Amino acid sequence: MKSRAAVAWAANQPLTIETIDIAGPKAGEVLVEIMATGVCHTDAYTLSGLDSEGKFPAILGHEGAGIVREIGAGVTSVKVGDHVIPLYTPECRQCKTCLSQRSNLCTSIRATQGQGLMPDHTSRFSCEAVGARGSEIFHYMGCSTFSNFTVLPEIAVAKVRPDAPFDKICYIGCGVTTGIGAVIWTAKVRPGSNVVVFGLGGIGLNVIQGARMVGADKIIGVDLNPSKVEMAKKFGMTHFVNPDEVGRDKVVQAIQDLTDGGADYSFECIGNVHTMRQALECCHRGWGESIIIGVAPSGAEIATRPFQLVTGRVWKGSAFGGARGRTDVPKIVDWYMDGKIDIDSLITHTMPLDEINTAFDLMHEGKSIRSVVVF
Ligand code: NAD
Ligand code: AHE
Ligand code: ZN
Repeated sequence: MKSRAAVAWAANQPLTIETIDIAGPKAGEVLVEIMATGVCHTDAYTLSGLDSEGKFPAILGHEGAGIVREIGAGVTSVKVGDHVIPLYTPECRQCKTCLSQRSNLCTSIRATQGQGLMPDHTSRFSCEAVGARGSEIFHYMGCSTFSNFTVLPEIAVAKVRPDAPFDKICYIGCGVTTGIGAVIWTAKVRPGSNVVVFGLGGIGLNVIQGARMVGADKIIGVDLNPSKVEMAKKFGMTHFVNPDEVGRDKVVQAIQDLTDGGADYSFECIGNVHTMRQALECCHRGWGESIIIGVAPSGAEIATRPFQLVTGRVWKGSAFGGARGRTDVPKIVDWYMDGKIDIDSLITHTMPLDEINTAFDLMHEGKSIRSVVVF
């Protein structure tokens, strides 16, 4: 069948809207009509050419919501008409990692996903417009939600309630779950803790929302862009540190001063190895834990004095908030529908697919929190 899609032909080039060909679902796969998709900073990161797994041409996008339109042989967990959120972190419930219950990093299809392919090592996408460049187009993060129709393994979709609005719950496909999940599942933040959030964007504001939910005491935001302050306060930020005001080399001291010696937890939601170091070193001696969420460019490395760890600070990472997608994502949709979390305020822009490049421009200009493309 045909589908409209925004195609990334090469690094640092605007996406172009094409009519692509999409092959039907094979055994264990489903065809999903994407109704809405968010644009996450990770899409921009891969488009920038700095992702070691970035492949072109590709259909980017990993923050979607839609409806199952066709199922392949042997699919049992979803049926045609079900509303679903694609999962870039699937949940097979059979691999060593899923069975361990110690991590959400399901390994069953991770290798082919990183190659831009379906589990059988082929792509379902092609486009005549490719011409001399060949007709195959790569998948992205196993999702490719910048296409109106996409194919996913059934283990990579979370079935959600049918009354939830696609143009809001698509954000649960990445940003909401990543931010709130990092607080409750990865860090397990205790009530009364002092929390620091580096980067007040689409992820960091959800960390703030999660920190308020679990009863954090001080919630300190760090960002270079003061226009983020108003939204961050609305979500629970109690103090703001602008590195350009306190001095970029004095951020750690400023946080130690605000927290009587250091944060109980910090979250890096930027993807910058210098702020990752600050996020670790602003933690309290003896117990402070720093969670890396931001994705740094290929080849970048983090550094600190080992003494920082010897004296009890802990460095951790979090992918998709530690959420087990098929189990946890439907619960987060319920939290939204029950009014326990706010998603609407964070979706600052909504646009049709034709205007998807504007979503990237707004992000780079620091003018949006989340842009959502509605098909
Ligand atoms: P965003 O662009 O919405 O927000 C980034 C924020 O960081 C902006 O407010 C910006 O002003 C601020 N910032 C940039 N440089 C800064 C600096 N040096 N000091 C202080 N603030 C600075 O991005 P987002 O969508 O929130 O994504 C944030 C990061 O999280 C990205 O690296 C993204 O790839 C990553 N991410 C990781 C996961 C995961 O599962 N680990 C999931 C989603 C996103
Ligand atoms: N291909 C990248 C990996 C980037 C990365 O760490 N991705 C996060 C999700 S970001 C969503 O916006 C993740 O889940 N990582 C775990 C995994 O298995 O990829 C690179 O840098 O090579
Ligand atoms: Zn994302």
